[in-house]
Amino acid sequence: MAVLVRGGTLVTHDRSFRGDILCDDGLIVAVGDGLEVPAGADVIDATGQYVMPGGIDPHTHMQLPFMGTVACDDFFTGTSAALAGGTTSIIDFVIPDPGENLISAYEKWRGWAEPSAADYGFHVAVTWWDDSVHQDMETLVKKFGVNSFKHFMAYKGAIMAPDDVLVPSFARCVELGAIPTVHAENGELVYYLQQKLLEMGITGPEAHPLSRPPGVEGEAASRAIRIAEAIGSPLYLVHVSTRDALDEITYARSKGQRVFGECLAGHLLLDDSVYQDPNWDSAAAHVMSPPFRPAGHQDALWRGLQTGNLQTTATDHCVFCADQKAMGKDNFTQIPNGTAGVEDRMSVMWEEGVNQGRLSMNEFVAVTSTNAAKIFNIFPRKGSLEVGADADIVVWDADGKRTISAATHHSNVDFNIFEGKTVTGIPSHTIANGKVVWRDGELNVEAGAGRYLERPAYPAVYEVLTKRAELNTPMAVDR
Ligand code: URQ
Ligand code: ZN
Ligand code: ZN
Repeated sequence: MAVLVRGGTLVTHDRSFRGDILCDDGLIVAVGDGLEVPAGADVIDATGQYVMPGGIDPHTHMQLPFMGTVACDDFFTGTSAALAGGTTSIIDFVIPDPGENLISAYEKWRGWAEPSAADYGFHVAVTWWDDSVHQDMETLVKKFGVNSFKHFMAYKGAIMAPDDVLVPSFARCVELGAIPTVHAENGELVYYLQQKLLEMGITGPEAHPLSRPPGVEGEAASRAIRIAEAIGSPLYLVHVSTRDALDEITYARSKGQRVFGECLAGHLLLDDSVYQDPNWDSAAAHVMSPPFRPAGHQDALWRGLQTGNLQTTATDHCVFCADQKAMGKDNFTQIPNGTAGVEDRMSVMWEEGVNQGRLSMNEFVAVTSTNAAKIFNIFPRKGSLEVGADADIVVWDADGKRTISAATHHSNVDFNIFEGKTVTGIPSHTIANGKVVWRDGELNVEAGAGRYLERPAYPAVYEVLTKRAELNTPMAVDR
């Protein structure tokens, strides 16, 4: 069935204009003023509302097996929550155990994602290294449309990638036209500080931020950026949470290095006072890594978005209920790390970004959708309102209000880090792959309707990068 969105103001990353959008067979087929209404079309009156590309969340972990348990949103419940909040695509993660074959891990995750209600892609984590990993990365790029490989510099003893994994893996990314991404925390330092805190008898969630001070992120960010610089690869830093890491990114970008940064809605709003809550469950519910930071870092991250030194927003939606968090009741290092956000990101970013005058509407679209599509090479299929693009659209009621609560959110998790926050600016309709899946507060989703997103490598960028690397070589400079 055709869907005509009529009478709205279209807002993309680079312009705003009045227009109608006609969707058919999953695609945007016409954009213009006064479009004809096809017979039998579903007509959405968007008068007085904004019409934007559906959100893209480049960082989620649905049903992640982690720290002895499994995240309690699966791909159906997690993507349903995303659609209710105006996000129409996610990029999740395949995280092989060290020693686990990358291809079989990928196939396992593909099976888990089958019930997704929204389109999804996968970053694949490189958690170990040998010739098979070197080979499997090529298969993932060329056969399965993976163009980004994740490296956890934290989580010693589990999935941490030391430098002897980062270096060959970044180099392999250059050969394949893929982008390396990092969770930048120095895992050795975290482990050392965790043991010191436990020895001091500090076992509660208040110890979590003490074991991961801002410098632990700053060091890892700097190290990953320098490795990428030496190897000539681009780099994407996930969940940048500190001024320390942002300063490293800003400096690298000022030298022309191809470095990108992501920040989380949670890190833009919350600070580390959440860990001082006398209620253990509430403090533990906020345990995620990197932790929420001392006041001041949040403003730095907003400036990062405003200056273009941070390009995307995400949620790192990785949810554990209270009984799961309680696994760390006597030892904070055993509290499963992760918080929610996939349903709330768009409204939180509109409220704190656009309503508070920090971002224009066009910048909102850039940081919630288009930039992620460009960086991960799915633009303009995603992140645009162009004819021929996927019909992933959010109709935005800028006057609509919602009070965020675990009592009403669509995630399975029993806690919401934005609990009680009233936001002005909510999706009245979400259209995914040309189907109206959210309409005035009602979900109409279908398990399995989401499609796997192949994301092509970008050799073209590498030709530029390689050329630049040659130009910057000492011999070139001497010449
Ligand atoms: O580190 C991550 O991104 C995963 C394991 C989710 N957990 C978290 O605390 N961020
Ligand atoms: Zn992470
Ligand atoms: Zn994550």
